[in-house]
Amino acid sequence: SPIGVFDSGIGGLTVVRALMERLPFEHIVYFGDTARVPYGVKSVETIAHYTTQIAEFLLEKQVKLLIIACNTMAAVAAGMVRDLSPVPVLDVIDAGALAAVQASGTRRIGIIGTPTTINSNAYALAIHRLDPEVRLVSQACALFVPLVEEGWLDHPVTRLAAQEYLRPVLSENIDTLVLGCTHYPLLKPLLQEVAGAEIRLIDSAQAMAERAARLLREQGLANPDTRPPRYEFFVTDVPLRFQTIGERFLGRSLTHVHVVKW
Ligand code: DGN
Repeated sequence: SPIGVFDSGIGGLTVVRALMERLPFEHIVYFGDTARVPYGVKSVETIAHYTTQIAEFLLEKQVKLLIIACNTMAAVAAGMVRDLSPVPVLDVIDAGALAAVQASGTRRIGIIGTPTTINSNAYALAIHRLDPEVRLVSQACALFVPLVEEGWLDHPVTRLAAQEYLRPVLSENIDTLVLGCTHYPLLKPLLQEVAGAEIRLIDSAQAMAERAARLLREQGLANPDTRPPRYEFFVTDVPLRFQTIGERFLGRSLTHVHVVKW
C-alpha cells in the first residue's frame, strides 16, 4: 500500500521529491488542496476541518502511513489527524525539530517559516520537548512563498529579502537554521550563501524522508517489491502555472494528476 502525503497546495511536492529519492520503491499518493490554499490566513477551525477531510480521503486510499507535509497544517491540526488515523502519522514539524536538535552543537537554533507557522509556536514546542535548554530565534518570512512560486530562486530581490529576514536571526549566533516551510528547500543554495557556510540548514523535507524511512524499517512496513512504484497526485484545482511550478518542486515531470471537486 502507498504512503499518503498531503499539503495545503503544491509545496508538499518537495517532501514527495525527498521521499522518492530516499525511498525509491514506495508507492505515493499525494493530496494538494490547491483550491483552498493558502491555509496560513484561515482560522484554526477551518484548517482543522479541511485537514480532517483530506486525511479521511487518503485513508480511503488504504495508505499505510500519513505524512503531513505542510508546516501550517502540522502546526494547527497534527494532533487531530493522529486521533483519527488508524495508521502512523508523521509531520514535518516533528521531523524538522528532531533533525535540528541532533544537528546543533551550540544549542542555538533559528527557525524560519510562514507567519502562521511561526506564530503557532509549534517548532518551539517540538524542539523544547526534545531539549528544553535550546535557545531559539524565529522569523516569519512572508515573502518567500510567492518568490519561490515566481521562480526567483537566485534573484537579487530574493537575496535582498533573505538578507533582511536573516539578519536578526544570524545575530543570535545560531549554528543551525530550520527551513520550516515546504517552499524553502528550493532556496537552499541562496540561503546557505546568505547565512554563511558554517550554519547548518535543516531541510524539513529531507528530515521527513529520513524519519519516514526509519519508521517503515522499524515497523516492518517497507515495500519489499523493487519494481518502479506508482505515483498519484490529487488536487482540488489546477491553478495557473500549476505544471511549471509543480515540476520545479518535484524535480521531474508531473503526471497522473487527478482533480477532486469538493
Ligand atoms: N505549505 C505551506 C507551509 O509549509 O507552510 C506553505 C504554503 C502556504 O500554505 N502558504
